[in-house]
Amino acid sequence: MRILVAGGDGFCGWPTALYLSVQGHEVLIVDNFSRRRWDEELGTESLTRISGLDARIARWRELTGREIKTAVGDLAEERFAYEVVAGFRPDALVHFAEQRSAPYSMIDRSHAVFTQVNNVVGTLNLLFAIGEVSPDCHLIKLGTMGEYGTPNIDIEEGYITIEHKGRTDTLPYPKQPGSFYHLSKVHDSHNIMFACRTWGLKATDLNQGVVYNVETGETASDPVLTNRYDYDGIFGTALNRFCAQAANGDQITVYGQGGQTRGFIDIRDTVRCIELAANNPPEPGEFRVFNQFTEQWSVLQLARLVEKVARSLDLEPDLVHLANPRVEKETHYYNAANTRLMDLGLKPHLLDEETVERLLLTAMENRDRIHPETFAPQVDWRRPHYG
Ligand code: NAD
Ligand code: USQ
Repeated sequence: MRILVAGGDGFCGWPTALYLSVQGHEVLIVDNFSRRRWDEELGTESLTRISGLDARIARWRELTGREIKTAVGDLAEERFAYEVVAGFRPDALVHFAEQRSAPYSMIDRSHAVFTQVNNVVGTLNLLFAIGEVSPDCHLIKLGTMGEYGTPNIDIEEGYITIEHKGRTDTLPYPKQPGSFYHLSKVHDSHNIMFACRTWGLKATDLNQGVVYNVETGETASDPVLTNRYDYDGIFGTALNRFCAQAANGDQITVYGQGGQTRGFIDIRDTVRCIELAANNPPEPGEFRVFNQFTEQWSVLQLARLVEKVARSLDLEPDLVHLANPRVEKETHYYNAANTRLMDLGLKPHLLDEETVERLLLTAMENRDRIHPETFAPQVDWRRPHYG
């Protein structure tokens, strides 16, 4: 297949592009390097040393003889988005290219507006471009489990059958997102569903949980292919961040009670899920939703696991409960369905002490690159700033 990987310079997109290339697909990476610029804005950087995209692609060619094409530009910019789709005419378009940090979207007005414009307009541009020039293209869109929030009933995969006043219908599952970023994903989902219903496009919305771990077989095969590792208070996510904190002898920062339960997935399963979605496209007009996570963990359980493995490496982490900077339930019911990707053949890598140990060792090897002042949570959900 001809597969366009939008956001292919990022944490999920880079390993996915390599994995799809190994499977024999013709891959085009599209990215505008905004993620690297947000690091500069925030005074942080990937814990692992990452190469520029050109160097990554050149090394991949040297190692495998496989060509990955690139197009550098902003998908929220109308001409670029159209031309890149019209020029490549993909069979599948994997869309990772969004601002993905909840705290970043909550910094102030301008970051909230930027996040929603970047994400919602980028996706709309792609929908119109696909609709006009490549209507058979399968849009594989990265959504988030956070679209659903934490309802007091089981979470289904995209839809729920409801009985109301004696009548029954299957409707989109209710959305209760917890940040302007998560809201942008809800808006995307509605726009994509509408485009499928109205123009007959076909799309898969992958409601992914928090991704942990760093390397896949491909990215680990050479230092120039190394994947990024975010750990700071804005882009770092729970498990990877806790490992960086423990490796640096800093506090493992559990927000509030730590009973917040989420779906988690290993980056090695992310790339496989994309392949499974691409190999099994929906019908024209179908808006399909898969919940892309493999297991549920509470934040406190993860922190305790990291603490335990860290102690076995002679580290002395200090698990602390900080006042929660976010507005979210800290104890709640959580039971989300995740069978559809398993039914297609996903064999999950479940989280174990070995993975945590590898993450801790990676963080320890790169300790000199840690900016410890970026560990503390910096964004307060409760205080709107008209910035
Ligand atoms: P990332 O920030 O590492 O990668 C996103 C990439 O998209 C970056 O390289 C960035 O430069 C690029 N990009 C952003 N806006 C762009 C634009 N307008 N035009 C062109 N390129 C643009 O993020 P990630 O962690 O790889 O996440 C990828 C996707 O998966 C996101 O949509 C995110 O919401 C979703 N997701 C991520 C996680 C996670 O834990 N990392 C979990 C669930 C869902
Ligand atoms: N948390 C802590 N301590 C920390 C950091 C986070 O207790 O130091 C808690 C948060 O309060 C939250 C949970 O851990 O309850 C998850 O937070 P996170 O920062 O790991 O992840 P989140 O903000 O939810 O966002 C990440 C990705 C996002 C993706 C989402 C999937 O950045 O792109 O959409 O995971 S999900 O969580 O399913 O919505």
